[in-house]
Amino acid sequence: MGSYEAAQAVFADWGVNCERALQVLGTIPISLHCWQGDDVVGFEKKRGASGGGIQATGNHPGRARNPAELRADLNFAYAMIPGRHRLNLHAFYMDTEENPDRDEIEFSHFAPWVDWARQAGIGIDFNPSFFAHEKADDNLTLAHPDAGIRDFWIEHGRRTREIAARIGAALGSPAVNNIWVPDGSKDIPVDRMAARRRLETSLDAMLMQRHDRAHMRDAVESKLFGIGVEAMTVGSHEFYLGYAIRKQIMLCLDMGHFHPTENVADKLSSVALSVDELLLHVSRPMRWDSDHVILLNDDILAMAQELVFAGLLGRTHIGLDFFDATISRTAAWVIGTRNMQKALLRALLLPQEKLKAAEERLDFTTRLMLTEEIKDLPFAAIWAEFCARKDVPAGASLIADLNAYQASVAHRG
Ligand code: RNT
Ligand code: ZN
Repeated sequence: MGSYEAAQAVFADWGVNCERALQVLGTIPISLHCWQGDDVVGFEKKRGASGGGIQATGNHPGRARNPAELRADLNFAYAMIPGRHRLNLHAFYMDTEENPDRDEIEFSHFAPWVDWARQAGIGIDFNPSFFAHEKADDNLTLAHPDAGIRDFWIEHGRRTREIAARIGAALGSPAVNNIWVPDGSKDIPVDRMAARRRLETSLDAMLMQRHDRAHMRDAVESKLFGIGVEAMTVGSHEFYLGYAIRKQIMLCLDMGHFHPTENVADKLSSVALSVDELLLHVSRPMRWDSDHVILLNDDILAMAQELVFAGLLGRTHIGLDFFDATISRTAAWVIGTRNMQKALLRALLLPQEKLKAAEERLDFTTRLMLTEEIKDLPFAAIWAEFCARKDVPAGASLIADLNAYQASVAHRG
């Protein structure tokens, strides 16, 4: 008996069907964030300071310097990750010889990405870029008191929605278009209401045009605070939770955008009662929104377990949001994405009915015995089987492949 069959028998004793878990895991796409590959620099000819508190730190060699390098890196990363996944593209990663400002971007500026995605058989998600631009230097964009600046960003946002819809139509898969703005205040404001009203009015204008849900879907991302905007974030959790409900759009929960003691997994079942679809930015905050590469830790396991146990996989889009410039950029993608998948697999392999039944009859002793005993189940053998079936390496051979690729890009400097 092979190790997969042996493990399968152990899980069967707990009433868990491994084949079913593998089948479900194979259908869950993860959206890989393009910005991990180049430290959130983007491909605009004229670069602004990054701003908004999302600067990557480190200078490990191998950063992708242009779209061709980023696509090569992504091709490698996807080949190391079991299953079929997506790309999460930011608007300032345009691939064009032209030099459009943010309020001038068009679908054609992203056509090479779409051609590449079509060939690779992957879907694309999209994001307006409201940072790293001189018109965002005040850490105010859609909520800026200056109507001219607001209009500039409204036009940018309007265009990204159009482009996202074109991308979704071209690839036959809806593009999630996620709106995050850095708007906030370093010190204590005296007119929060004015700023929030401006953000709401700008968003309304940006979202006015209707697009086919089969092509694009809107999401809004809240945040507690950022470096330089410690006192108030205009788009707070309460702001966007209400806005998403009123507009019937998606809410994006970034795991780094709450107080460090908050449990983001706990929010899913509450939000899902009022919001149809969710977007996740799976991340690892360390003391603040530091965007460390995600580990297979308790936070990620809890998130995956909520998605599975609350039946939310069908209406949650899983995106990643981390960036680390001190290690191999491609290894970071591969390790983080595989960790998300491992967490999902573990959740799918838990004896859900037994656990829920114990809780239902208030038998917390049994629930506790179960949650602790099942930590020792042979998850590794099932994951190894998934990798083998999807023809991707695992263990020592994965490490060798990641190192070899890093060595091949180190000359980029
Ligand atoms: C910033 C947000 C946002 C960005 C990306 C690049 O705090 O998390 O999602 O990381 O849009
Ligand atoms: Zn995010």
